[in-house]
Amino acid sequence: MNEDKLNQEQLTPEEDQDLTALDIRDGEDWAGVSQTEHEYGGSEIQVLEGLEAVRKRPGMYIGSTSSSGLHHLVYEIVDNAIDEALAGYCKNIEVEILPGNAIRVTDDGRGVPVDIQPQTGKPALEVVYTVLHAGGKFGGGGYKVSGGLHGVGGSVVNALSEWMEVQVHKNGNIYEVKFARGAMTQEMTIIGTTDKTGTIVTFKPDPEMFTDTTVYDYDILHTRLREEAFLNAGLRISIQDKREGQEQGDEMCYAGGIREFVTFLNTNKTPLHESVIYMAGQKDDAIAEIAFQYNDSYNETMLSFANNVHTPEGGMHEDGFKRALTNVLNAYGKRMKILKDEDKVSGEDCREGITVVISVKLTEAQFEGQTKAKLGNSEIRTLVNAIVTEKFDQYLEENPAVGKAILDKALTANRAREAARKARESVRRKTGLEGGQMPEKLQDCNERDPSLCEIYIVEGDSAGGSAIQGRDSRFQAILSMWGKMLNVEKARADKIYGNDKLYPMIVALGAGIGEEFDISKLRYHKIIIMADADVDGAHIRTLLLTFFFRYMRPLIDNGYVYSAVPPLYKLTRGKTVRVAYSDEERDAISAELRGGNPNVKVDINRFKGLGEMDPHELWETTMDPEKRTLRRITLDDAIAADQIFTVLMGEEVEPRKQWIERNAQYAVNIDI
Ligand code: 0RA
Repeated sequence: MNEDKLNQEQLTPEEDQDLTALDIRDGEDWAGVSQTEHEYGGSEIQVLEGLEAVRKRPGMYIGSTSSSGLHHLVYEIVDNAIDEALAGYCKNIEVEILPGNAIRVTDDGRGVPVDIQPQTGKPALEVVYTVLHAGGKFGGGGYKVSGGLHGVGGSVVNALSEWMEVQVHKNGNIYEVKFARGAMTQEMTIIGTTDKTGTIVTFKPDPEMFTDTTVYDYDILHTRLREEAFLNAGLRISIQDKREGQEQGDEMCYAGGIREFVTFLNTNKTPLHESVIYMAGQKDDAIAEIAFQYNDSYNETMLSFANNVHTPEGGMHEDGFKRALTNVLNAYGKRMKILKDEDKVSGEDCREGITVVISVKLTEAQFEGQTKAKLGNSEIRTLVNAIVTEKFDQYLEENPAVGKAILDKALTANRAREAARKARESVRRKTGLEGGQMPEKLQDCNERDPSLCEIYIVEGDSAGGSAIQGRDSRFQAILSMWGKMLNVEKARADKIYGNDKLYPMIVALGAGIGEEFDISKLRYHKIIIMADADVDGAHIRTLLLTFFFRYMRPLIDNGYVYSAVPPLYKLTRGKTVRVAYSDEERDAISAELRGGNPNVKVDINRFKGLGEMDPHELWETTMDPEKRTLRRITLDDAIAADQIFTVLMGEEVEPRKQWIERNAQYAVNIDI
């Protein structure tokens, strides 16, 4: 499959080794930073100090300096334009990826203010992009919401850019400022006249800061901008890739807002009822909108946003929705005699197969949780609960056929859950799971501290054998899998417990599955999928990832899942043996071994599969923490992953065919 869509981060051997150590060091530095600074008087010094701080610890401002941070720069600038749209003054936003991977964001708002700011004696335009957290100070009336770094990110992007230019169309003039790595290289200058208004920000991310990559991924930006277009009904957002040879673009504008978002998320799924259910309401400064539609799958897709900021950890808006949904459905079911007196459907039952988007806007959003991705304002729970309780009940009264379909599904889910519980208990008794007995297929390690333990999930018997012999048994466990694995996309939980391929893995990992998954019981903090670099390997990887995504999601959220990267080629010159992980590396090593002499004979063999390597080779190339490369599987983009899994693993044949055709180039890459 196209694994790029799953957003894998490369870990070099050192990073792989140092992961824990790095985290600890970060913690110490945090404390250090908060004690210093703030002693300087002059605004000049403060400007440099501020932006220097950003360049010193970019991760603190944009999360990371990997690909995800690189893309974050674009969102910061786009967010400023969206704030202007929320204030009611901007209708169009255009994002361009320019040759050389610079980015240009153009909006048709009022334009960043250009008048002199009294505190600094400088044009506001200069201040906005050079002073940390300056954005919010210019709230020029209208509806202004603040969430995360909204409106304050311009200076952060500037600090992390090799160069940046801003042009403002306003008052009949075109104003321009220029910067390099945060320092101003051209003061605000009038460079022409105009009859328009708006702001154009162009920047090139600094390769000194983004050492992993400075190459933008069109699909990542496209997905995020589409999300922004759904969340801001009527706002037109376009994306254009202007890099040579990869020109493409899209224009997104959704009059139906989050209603169309739900329809989009349910593409390729079979809806249980025709139209999307939509409701909205307001209290004081807070607005909430909810849209949902059931489909015939077993998965729940809930996406929530506060001030257009995605809240993957949920929070009060989601809590309010869940509570009201369960209450309304139980009350309605009783009233209509679909549920008998003693029957009760749980929250989980009520959400099986639902696709929901919740979007709230509020003035003082409180973001909580580990990644500041959870909404903490309790008044929002009350608001969402009140809206859903009133409007959904009314909807069911008016649409009894939909009500019946939803309750029937919830009842079926309820019975399946009961069957799953029984299956689980019987398996537990049979295998003595409670007694801690491990499956036969597992060769465990000696270490017991999960943070030091790794488990390799290996495809195929012979590869499993080599891995068992080659491993370092102190901390590396091996679980071999072979044969046809269950496609979890087409099965309910009761089937999964009974499955002879998945069950040993569930027991080995030790943390349960689904709603009972408990990450504190996990026995290994590195779960490494080791499969061949061919189509079959990609298939088993996809099946495993689908399973982790649907039933052990915290594994992925915590970054515990990795893909091993086995070498593709073996190069031999006399007694010297080297391996290469890509075609480029093969050519480079081959040239190196020849030492400039084309007559020297270098044997190049392609590894056909893991099973072909002897235990020593496998250890040296793929398992030794000092030398191996691991790819961490992360899911920034849960929506894309959900859709890819639905398409690749679901019932519908046509979308799968289309997806495979569209991504055929990747299939060619993995199976030469
Ligand atoms: C504050 C006040 C005014 C405009 C903006 C901010 C503004 C900022 C950005 C950042 C990117 N695009 C933007 N568009 C507008 C209005 C000032 C006035 O009324 O003149």
